[in-house]
Order: sequence, then C-alpha cells, then structure tokens
Amino acid sequence: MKLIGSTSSPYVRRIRLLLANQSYEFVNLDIYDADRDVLRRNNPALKIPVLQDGDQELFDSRVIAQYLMTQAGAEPLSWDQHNQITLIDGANDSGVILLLSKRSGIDIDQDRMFYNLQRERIMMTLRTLAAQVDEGLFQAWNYPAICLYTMVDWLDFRDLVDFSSVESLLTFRNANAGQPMVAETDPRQG
Ligand SMILES: N[C@@H](CCC(=O)N[C@@H](CS)C(=O)NCC(=O)O)C(=O)O
Repeated sequence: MKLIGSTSSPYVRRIRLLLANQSYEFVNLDIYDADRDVLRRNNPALKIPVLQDGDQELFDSRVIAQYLMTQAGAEPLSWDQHNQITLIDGANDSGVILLLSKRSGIDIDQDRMFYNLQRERIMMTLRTLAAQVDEGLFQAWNYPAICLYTMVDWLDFRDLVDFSSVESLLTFRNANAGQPMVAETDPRQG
C-alpha cells in the first residue's frame, strides 16, 4: 500500500495517524513545485492524499479513511461523526484557501466578500467544534478526533487563526500530543 502526500498537509497527516500501526510506503511530494508532474500522473484532481492499494486508487482523505476502516472491519462512522468531519473540512479547506492566497501575495485580511466568507466559516466551525470539545464529544482518539487534531495543529502551525476565543481546541490539541505517530508527523519538522 502506498500513500502519496506531503509532510505539511493536514489531510495527509490524518491518514498517517490512522495508519499509525501499519506498514506502508509514504511518498512525500512537493506538490506546488518540484513534484507537480508526479501529482499530475497520480491524481487528476491535483490534490493529496492519494492512496494506492494494489490496483485500487483512492482520492480524498474521506474516501481513503472509509476504505481503510472498512478493510479493518471497524464500525462505520455515525452521521454525527460525518457532520463533525464536514465541519473540520470546512475550516480546513478555508484555511488552505487563505494560505494559498497569502502565498499568491493577496491580503487575506482585506474586507472583501470572498475573504470575509472564509474567515467567517473558519471561526463559526471552530466555535462549534470547541463547544463539542467542551461537551466531551472528542474524548476518544478516533478518526474524527484525528481530523480535529490535524486541522487545529495545522492552523496553528500556519498562524492563520487567533485561537483566543476557542482555546478548548488548543487544550484538546495539547492533551493529544502523545498519541501514536503525532510527534513523528509534526509538520514543523518538515
Ligand atoms: N477534500 C480533500 C482535500 C485535500 C486537499 O485540499 N489537500 C491539499 C493539501 S493540504 C491540496 O492538495 N491542495 C492542492 C490545491 O489546492 O491545489 C481531502 O480530504 O483529501
């Protein structure tokens, strides 16, 4: 089994954490520059992660996670857990838009509809997720918790969010720093 991704992507990190106890090949690409041709050959959607298991290719972390959990005979996610992942993806996708905008030289703090919508979505989803952390809904280290961890840690790493009104998320992140493969997949170490 081969996982194509990068060490900085929060979506790839989810799958690396889900695969914490399994052996597989990890291909670390520089998707925006040197390895773009490799990405083009492996996913026409030009996104990571990609999982290859024999002849089966899988695009998108959600599909990859479902494939891996089905293979492992794990319980399917509940609808509420799917909703949690949708909220996490909403914040994460808007975070990726802000980062790529910054890298394109665009002022992401400008009072323009597109950027106001991204910032509003990030804060609305983070507040909802922080309330769920406070309610104890992220106590188990399962796939939704892994997705929350990698999203929060990535927003912090990229310095895209002021966490002062959602501190429970940092508390959750810090409390789970010792989970399997978390330290080894820290995007700060490249
Ligand atoms: N919905 C996708 C999102 C994956 C995604 O956005 N990955 C980013 C890296 S963190 C990417 O490949 N971005 C390339 C681009 O936006 O051009 C998933 O869950 O796998």
